[in-house]
Amino acid sequence: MKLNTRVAVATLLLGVSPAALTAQIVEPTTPPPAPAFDAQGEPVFVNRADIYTYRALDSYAEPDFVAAFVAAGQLPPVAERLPAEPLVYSTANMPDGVGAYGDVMRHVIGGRPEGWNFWGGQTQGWGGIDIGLTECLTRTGPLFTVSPDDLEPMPNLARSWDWAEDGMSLTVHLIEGAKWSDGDPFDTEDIAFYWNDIVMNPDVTPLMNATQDTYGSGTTLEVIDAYTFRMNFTTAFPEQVLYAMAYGNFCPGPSHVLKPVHPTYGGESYDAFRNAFPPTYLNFPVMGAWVPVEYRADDIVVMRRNPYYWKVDDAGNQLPYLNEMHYRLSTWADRDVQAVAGTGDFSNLEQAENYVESLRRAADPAAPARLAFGPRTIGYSLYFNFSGNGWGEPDARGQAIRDLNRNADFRMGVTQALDRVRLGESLVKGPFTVQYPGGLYAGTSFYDEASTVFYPYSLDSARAHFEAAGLTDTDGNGFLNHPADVLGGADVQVTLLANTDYQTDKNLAEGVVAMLEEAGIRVSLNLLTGNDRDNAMNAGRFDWMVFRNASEMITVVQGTTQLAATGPRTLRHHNANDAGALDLLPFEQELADTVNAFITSRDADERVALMKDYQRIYTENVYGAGLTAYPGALIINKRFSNIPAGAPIFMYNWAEDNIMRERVFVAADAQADHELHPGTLPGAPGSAGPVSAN
Ligand code: BQZ
Repeated sequence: MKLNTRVAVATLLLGVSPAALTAQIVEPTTPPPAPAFDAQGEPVFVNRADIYTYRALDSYAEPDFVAAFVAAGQLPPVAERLPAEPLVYSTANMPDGVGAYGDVMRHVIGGRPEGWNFWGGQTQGWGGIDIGLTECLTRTGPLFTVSPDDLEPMPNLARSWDWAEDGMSLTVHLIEGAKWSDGDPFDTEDIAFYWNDIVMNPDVTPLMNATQDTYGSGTTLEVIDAYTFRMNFTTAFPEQVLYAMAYGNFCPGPSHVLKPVHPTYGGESYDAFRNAFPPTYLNFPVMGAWVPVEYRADDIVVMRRNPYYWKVDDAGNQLPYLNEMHYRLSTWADRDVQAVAGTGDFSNLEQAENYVESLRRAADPAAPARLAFGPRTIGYSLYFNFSGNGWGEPDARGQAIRDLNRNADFRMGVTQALDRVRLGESLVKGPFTVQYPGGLYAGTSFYDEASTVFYPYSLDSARAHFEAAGLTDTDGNGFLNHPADVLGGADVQVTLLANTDYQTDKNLAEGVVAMLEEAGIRVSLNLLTGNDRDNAMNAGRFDWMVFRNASEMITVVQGTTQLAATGPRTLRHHNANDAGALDLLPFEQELADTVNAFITSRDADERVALMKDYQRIYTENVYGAGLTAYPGALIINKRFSNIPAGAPIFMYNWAEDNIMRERVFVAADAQADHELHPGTLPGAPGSAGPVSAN
């Protein structure tokens, strides 16, 4: 479509005044070319079944110190601790083969644990803690290494699944005989509790906000037997539900310890439920490879291997190989510093400000850690709160901003006030950052440049759009005023929410403030730490926010329902109000319809076409104003083996999931003496910490 035609179409679609699009307007284009940047190391594409399968082996093994617990009668023999057919990792897919037991992976994280109740909405501090503790029905992190023609979520706690002929239901078969880390059986009691008393209970919001809509509006779940359940849908073959069964969403909790404190089963209150397992409650039962056995506030979380972990290598060795996991409670920036220095073992180098120093340190042949850049999958957008009907309970000032946010000219003015070259260079110079228009990322499978509308930087054009939105500087103080009938013609005053735990978020937010000031819009920063930022965002307490995008903008198939307001609480920047009313603008409804059509389509060509429509509508309407995008780098200490080639720090999930830590090991002759609780195992839930063999 010719550009002028595009502008005319945009005029009609956006309902903006034609005058605004002619006087001094710089017309939209397609995005400027991205500087070439090649990821170091490509994944080795395999089929999912090449990575692991489920089967019984002739015999099993365990670390010697664990055998001492069996000999002392403190644990059943390893074969009885494992499912009849455990998950078996194939040696052929392990870069360095069968591993050795021992050693520790020392993580450094910037979050802080609120407690272990992921299902009550508590964070464990991120940085791989929750990824390691919660195992989910399916798994998508390792999909970066799965060939496109076999691309579907991997089995995990759900061993297999069958679609009904008409696609209106999915029968899911759990692994049989797996146990929680305290020996309690894992079965559909845990599934039923998660579905009925967490997902379907409006008084409970699990971490990452899974709701019924996450699994498709109107979806229901019924238990068939101890290891089988069925999900029933309102549309045929919603295959994205398999992605929604992965980390972040369908990760069941230990119903045997959660139920007694849940109000439906006699618990005192929802607040008491959420806070029932503070970080000081040790040995919380998990399905993950390691169990929390020590917590020191603002210092460290230590985890010890789960003696009931339900995965083995194909030599029969029970996993994990690493006996201990550390999470040093520090800052995200310190994670980079410690990983390159060798006092930490892992980092997702995601703050571009740290690139140059990290690269310099890692370039030394004697450097303790490997650093490898992946694809450009770290990106930030400026999001507008689109609610006009009270989500987040705005005051009069905030309501006036939301009303402006719903005005296309205002959003086009904002996006053209942003100099994305300057924003990127404020983080790091060089070929890393790219001007990101918003929407789906360039270089990803559903991206289409011709469908991407890019509004170039132009202060004149921005001011013309603001004028078309009814904003002028009536008091001559250099800042634009509302019309006389809005707040008495006061200056437009916007608050910008950002995560103060990251220098990058702060730098970008400060850049937005400075650039909007140049365009005549006064913006003030609301910098909150991660947990508070997440709470403010989830409650709608923001006008605008700078947000590091999640996987749906990269993969589309992971987190698909979060691409648009497909439900009352699916889109981070437009939720329904307390009365459940979702006041979507026409283009928002179109986006939601497009995403829902994508979810129910099984035709590959149709899905590509739908995502082109999505990208065009999204970027034309500036649903989110893209800021910058750049590659992340994985930093891993050189003593670790079985790190998959080309593992991205972020794609379907973060690298803590992608590298499959349960099969990572340190060769016996390279092991360091980092274990803080050698020879111990987790104790009983709620007891004082790890225990030794009698
Ligand atoms: C990675 C990740 C693992 C959350 C979090 C944190 C929270 C957000 C986001 C990242 C951290 C690290 O990201 O930055 O590299 O280790 O933990 O979970 O930013 O505040 O709410 O979405 O994943």
